[in-house]
Amino acid sequence: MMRRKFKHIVILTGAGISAESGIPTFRDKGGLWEKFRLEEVATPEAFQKNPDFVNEFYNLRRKELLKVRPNAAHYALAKLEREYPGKVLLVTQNVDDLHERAGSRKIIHMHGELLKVRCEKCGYVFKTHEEIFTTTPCPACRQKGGLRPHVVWFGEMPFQLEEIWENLQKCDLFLAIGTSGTVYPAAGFVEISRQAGAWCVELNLKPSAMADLFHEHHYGPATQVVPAFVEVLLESLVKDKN
Ligand code: BV8
Repeated sequence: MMRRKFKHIVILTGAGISAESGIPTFRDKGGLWEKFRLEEVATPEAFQKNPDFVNEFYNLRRKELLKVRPNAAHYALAKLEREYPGKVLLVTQNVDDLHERAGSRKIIHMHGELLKVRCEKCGYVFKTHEEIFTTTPCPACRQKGGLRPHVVWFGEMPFQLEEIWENLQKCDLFLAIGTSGTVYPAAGFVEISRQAGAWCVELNLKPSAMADLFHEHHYGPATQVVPAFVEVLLESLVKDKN
């Protein structure tokens, strides 16, 4: 690993960082897209066509999320944000709240959040652990039929892209953790950082579709490779001091 004191770290996480907490990924064996067709549950057209089926898909995942806990990889990233003197921004494609529960603070949920619901009629966004149905009234405008998961479906614009792109162009270390590098625009983030001169590291179970664009790779389960990498980063600070 390039041993230097990085000033601005951007971390991108995907479903792989939550796998060992018991949340199924999308494209691995037994993943979500084996059981549900993406076109039937993760597009605006699917929701128009069959809102209750799509709500059921998210109600199920919301219920599952309440039973699982953050793992050592989530805690390691929270420790890095606490102890690293430089700027650390965590951009996650995940809609779970495991980074928050592990203590991370500076988080951008670019694909939204499973524990939030949005009313299409009045725009109100609110947190809930409950199931939602087309018959559930919006707590703000009281209208029915407008509630949807506050997540970004295929064909929809991810959240806070300007802020993400700004950070990618300024960072000097870019980490991609637990993502297959198959969903855009997230899959293209490494290219932006690399062009901006950042040192790019991939931490994953196996090489992602973008593996060749990274300078450094550590493969293995996130609960092993992420804490180990964070320790090396924090140790390099101590060495600098001596
Ligand atoms: C956009 C929703 C315009 C919430 C998600 C044709 C038509 C329409 C669009 C497109 C098109 N072609 C391309 C596109 C763009 C499209 C896209 O990329 N499609 C793909 C399928 C080709 N993207 C979009 O539509 C996006 N919007 O483009 O808007 C635009 C244009 C330009 C600039 C800006 C905007 C919106 C994409 C968001 C879709 N919503 N989720 C939900 O239900 O969760 S995507 C979904 O996939 C999740 O968010 C997930 O995070 C994401 C990526 O998947 P991964 O996280 O990488 O998970 P995956 O299972 O794939 O991989 C897991 C990895 O972990 C593997 O590598 C595995 O090895 C590893 N792993 C497993 N276990 C472990 C592990 N690693 C470590 N330890 C372990 N234990």
